[in-house]
Amino acid sequence: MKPHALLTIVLLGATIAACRGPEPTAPGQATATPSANAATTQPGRAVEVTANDTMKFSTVEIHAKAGERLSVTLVNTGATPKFSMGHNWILLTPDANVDEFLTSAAEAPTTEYVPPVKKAQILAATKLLGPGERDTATFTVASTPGRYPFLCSYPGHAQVGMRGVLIVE
Ligand SMILES: [Cu+2]
Repeated sequence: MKPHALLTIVLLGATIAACRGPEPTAPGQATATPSANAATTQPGRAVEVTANDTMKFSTVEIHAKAGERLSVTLVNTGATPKFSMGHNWILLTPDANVDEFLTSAAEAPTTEYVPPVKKAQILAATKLLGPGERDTATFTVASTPGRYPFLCSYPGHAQVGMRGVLIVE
């Protein structure tokens, strides 16, 4: 092949490439479509509660408006391992029998002390947390004003004071 013939082939190739132009972009791919269930995953007003090895919540009274959306974050600032000092934050219905709930909770170690038989009484809950862990429970406050008990269901903790009340106004 003569040198000029090779040049012609190269130029021809370049011309074809140039004529193709940029790849077309599919419509709708540049913008993300908002999730259909965005309304139900919306965060609420942030409330932070800390707990440590003294088995106390930093906040024992939370005030909220009826129907308000809340994001309660529990932070375990303690140092004791989870198997002997785990903490959670569980909100119950106003008519729940707290003592009965705690008895059932103590019998439910395989579900991290969240008793399946009392599920209907649980309005919101964080996970059971070890030291340095945090978890947020996001929920819509009931539309009925009243006093809603919350507690830590780890055996013995609520009994020594790890409990409080959400006051819905
Ligand atoms: Cu606890």
